[in-house]
Amino acid sequence: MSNATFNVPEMTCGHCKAAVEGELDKLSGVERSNADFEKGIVEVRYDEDRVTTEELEGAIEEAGYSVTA
Ligand SMILES: [Cu+2]
Repeated sequence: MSNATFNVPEMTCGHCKAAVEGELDKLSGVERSNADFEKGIVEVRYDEDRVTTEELEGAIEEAGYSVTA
């Protein structure tokens, strides 16, 4: 298992949190996701053999939010 943290500053409320976590949790290989809208970060615990960080970023963007560096 690996951990990744993404900067997602556009999240502003619990709906944003639920949208981002919902998209991430659809990916097989994601064990756990936690979106913290107050800090603007998303932490993901995932199986690196089953899902890539690019796919994780894609899921966040699918939810409607930009990942910044
Ligand atoms: Cu929101």
